[in-house]
Amino acid sequence: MSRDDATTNERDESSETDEPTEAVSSDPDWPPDDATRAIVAARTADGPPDTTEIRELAAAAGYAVVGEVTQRRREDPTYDLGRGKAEELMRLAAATDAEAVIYDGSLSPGQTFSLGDLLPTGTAVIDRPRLALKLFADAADSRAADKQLELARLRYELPRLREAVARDASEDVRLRPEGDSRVLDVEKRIESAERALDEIADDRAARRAERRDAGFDLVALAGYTNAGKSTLARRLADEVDDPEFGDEPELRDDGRVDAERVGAEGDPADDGALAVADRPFETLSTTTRRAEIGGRRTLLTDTVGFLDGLPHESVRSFRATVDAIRAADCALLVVDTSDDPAALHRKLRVSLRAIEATDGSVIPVLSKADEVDAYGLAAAVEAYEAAVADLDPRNAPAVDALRPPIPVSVREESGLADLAAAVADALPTATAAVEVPNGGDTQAALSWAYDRSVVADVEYAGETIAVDLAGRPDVVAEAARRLRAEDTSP
Ligand SMILES: Nc1nc2c(ncn2[C@@H]2O[C@H](COP(=O)(O)OP(=O)(O)O)[C@@H](O)[C@H]2O)c(=O)[nH]1
Ligand SMILES: [Mg+2]
Repeated sequence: MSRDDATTNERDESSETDEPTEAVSSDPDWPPDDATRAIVAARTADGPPDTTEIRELAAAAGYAVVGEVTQRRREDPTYDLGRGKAEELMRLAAATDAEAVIYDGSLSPGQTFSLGDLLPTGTAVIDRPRLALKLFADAADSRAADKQLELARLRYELPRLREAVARDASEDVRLRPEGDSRVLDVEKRIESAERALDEIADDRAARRAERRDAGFDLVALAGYTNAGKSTLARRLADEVDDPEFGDEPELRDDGRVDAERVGAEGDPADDGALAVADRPFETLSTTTRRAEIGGRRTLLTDTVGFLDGLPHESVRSFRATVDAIRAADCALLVVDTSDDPAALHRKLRVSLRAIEATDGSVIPVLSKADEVDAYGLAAAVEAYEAAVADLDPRNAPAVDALRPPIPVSVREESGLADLAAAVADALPTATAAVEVPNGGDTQAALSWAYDRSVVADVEYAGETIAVDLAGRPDVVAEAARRLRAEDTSP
C-alpha cells in the first residue's frame, strides 16, 4: 500500500466518526402517517456530501425524510458506504421505522442486494436512478413518454435481475442468468421498446423536416432540472399551438401568464403554481410552441431537464429530449445563476454530456440573473467560464458548440433582447436580392415568402419589385426561385 493510500484511509476512518447522523424530528405529528418514511444516505469521495438535491427529489417522490447518514470516503465495494457507516444506517433505519433508504448515488446490483440484506427486513433500497425512474413515472404523460420510461426501467432492471438470478442459482450451474426465462423476457421487452421508440423518433424527425420546410427555425431549451427552462419557454412563446405539436393541455393558454407568476414568490396565492414549477419533472414530454425570436419564426421546444446520477443509458432512453436538442438549429442551455460554483460546474457537465454532439450552436443562458447583484453576476459568469474551461470535450462534446453566455431574468424582464439577438445571430441565415416584374404571379410568390418570414425588404419601382430576402437558407433559396420563376420577361 502506498503512503497516499494510508493517508486516505486515516481520513476515512476519522470521517466515519466526525459526521454524526442527523437527529430525527421531534415533532410528534411529523412525518404524516401516509408518507413513506425514508432515510437519505450519501457518500462523496471529496468534500462533505450535500444532500439538498436528493432530499428535494425524495420529497417530490412522496417520501418523508426522517433521517440522514452521510460519509466522506472512497467507494466501498460491498455497500458503497464503509461497513461501519452501513451498520449505522441499519441501526438508524431500525430506530426510525424507515421503510426506505434513499441512496444519493448509483449502487451496483451487488451493493443493492448487500445493503438490502443488512437493513431491517422490508426496508427498500432506492438509489438515485431508481428514484429518478419513480419521478419519471409520475410525469409520463404521452405514449412516447410511457415507452421511454418503460425502456429506461427495463434497462435499469436487467442487470439487477441478472444479479438476483445469479444469487438464486449460485449453487446450480444449470440455472445461469443467460438462460433464465425472466432475463430473456426482459431482454425481449427491451428490444421491442427500442423498436417502438425508433418509430416514434422517425416520425418526429419527419415532422421536424416538415417544419423546417415551412420556414421555421428549430430552437430547443436544454438544461438541468429546475434551471428555469419552462419559465423561459413560456416567456418567449408568442402564441398558442395546435395539439399536433404535442403540447400539454395546460400550456395551451398564453404562456405569458405563467411567466408573470414567477415574480410572485412568497405570495401565498401563488404557492400552488410555484410548487408545481419546482417539481423536478412536470412532464416527460417535450413541449413545442411557436415563438418569434429576433425576427425569426421559430418552433421552441421545452425539454425534460437533465439530472445528475442517471445512468447514461437511462438518459439515452429519453431520446425525445436528446433528439430535440441535437437536431435544433440552436439550443439554449439554461444554467441557474443562483447556483454555487460547484453546483454550476456539476450541472453544466451533466447537461453537456447528455446533449452529446450537436450540429447546431448552443447559447448558454445564465437564468434567474435577478437572484444575484452585479458582483454576483460577474462571479457567476466567471464560475461558468471556469467550468467550461475545465470540461473535456471528449466527455462533453457539446462544449465545442458553446457561444458566449447571456444573463437573463424572466422575473425582471432583463436580457431577453440580448438573448433574441444572440439567437438570430446563431441561426443559419442566407440573404438574396431579386428584382421581378410587379404582377399577380409575383404577388403569389411574395406571399409565400411572407408566410415563411423571409422578406426583409420590398421596394416597388414602377413595373418592377426589388425584394430582399433573409432567413433560413433553404427557404430563402426556394423563395428566390419562386420569385424568379414568375419573372417571364425575356
Ligand atoms: N428568481 C427567478 N426565479 C425564476 C426565474 N425563472 C424561473 N424561476 C424559478 O425557478 C424554478 C424553476 O423554473 P422552471 O422554469 O420550472 O425550471 P425547469 O425545470 O428548468 O423547467 C421555479 O421556481 C421558477 O419560478 C427568474 O427569472 N428569476
Ligand atoms: Mg420544465
